[in-house]
Amino acid sequence: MSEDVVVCRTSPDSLEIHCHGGNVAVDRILESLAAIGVEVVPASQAEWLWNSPVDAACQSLLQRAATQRTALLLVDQAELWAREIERFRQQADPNRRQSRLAEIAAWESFARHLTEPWNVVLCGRPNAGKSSLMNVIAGFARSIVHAVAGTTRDVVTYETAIDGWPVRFSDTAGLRETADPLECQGVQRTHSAIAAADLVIGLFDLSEPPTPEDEQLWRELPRSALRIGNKSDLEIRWPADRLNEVERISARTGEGVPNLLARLRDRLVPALPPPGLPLPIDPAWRTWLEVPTR
Ligand SMILES: Nc1nc2c(ncn2[C@@H]2O[C@H](COP(=O)(O)OP(=O)(O)OP(=O)(O)O)[C@@H](O)[C@H]2O)c(=O)[nH]1
Ligand SMILES: [Mg+2]
Repeated sequence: MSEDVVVCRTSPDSLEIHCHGGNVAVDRILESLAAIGVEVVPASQAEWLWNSPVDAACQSLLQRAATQRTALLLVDQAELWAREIERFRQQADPNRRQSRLAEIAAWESFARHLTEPWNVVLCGRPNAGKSSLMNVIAGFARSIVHAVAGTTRDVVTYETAIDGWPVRFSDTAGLRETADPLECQGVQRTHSAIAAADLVIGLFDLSEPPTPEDEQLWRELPRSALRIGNKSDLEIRWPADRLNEVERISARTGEGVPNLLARLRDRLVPALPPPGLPLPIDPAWRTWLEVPTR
């Protein structure tokens, strides 16, 4: 099959080639061009394409947007930054400059996640239902689910979007003391995943009274963690006072999972940046504003 492309001349010395989506089509066209002697360079190095390094950074980040929602925020950044740099040129008052820098800096974590998913880690004792929850969220059997405790031995990830925000879920090995060296390595990986998480979900099996592993996890979970009680479709055997502190779900029936996802979204993105604010999307953003005043 042949590939039809649309070629437009956008200026006397530039052309745009529009082809089908997907890496394969793009790679084939670039290969064909390279075969006839065209030099192919990454967009970030094609200085002649961009008005400034800021423009180049904005465009290259736009290519890494994982969702339409994040792309829509990134697509405006080149213009917002050009406006902000001009504003800084006009702004002689150092206090005003400083407070504007702080206003922008407050969005650093949010801006990073426009090109990198938020990391959500599912942890809990073996058999709590972590892999089952992962599979309900994924909508297919991403992780192996089994009645044998200690089934998951490694960190299993799945990337998706919640309300257009990119999220990477990590299913982990169940937390327990073990002499099995293989399982032990899995548990160490769980601890590393928890340490690197943006948000931790501590999952507890409500169909059995809390075990020593549950108690330990309950104490050690980070303050920001969500405490979720699973297997709400079974007879509940958790003490009433503890039950008030968990949100109940059933990974088997799916009950409570949409609510859990909505809570997750509210935790990960509690607020949106004010319209018109340039976002600190590149580590070098402060240097962009080091401009002499007029
Ligand atoms: N009734 C019921 N059973 C569940 C639920 N969630 C999981 N299970 C069952 O509990 C068992 C363990 O589920 P997994 O999802 O493998 O548990 P896990 O936490 O990943 O376990 P490890 O990988 O061993 O740490 C399986 O038999 C599941 O079918 C639930 O909401 N309700
Ligand atoms: Mg598992």
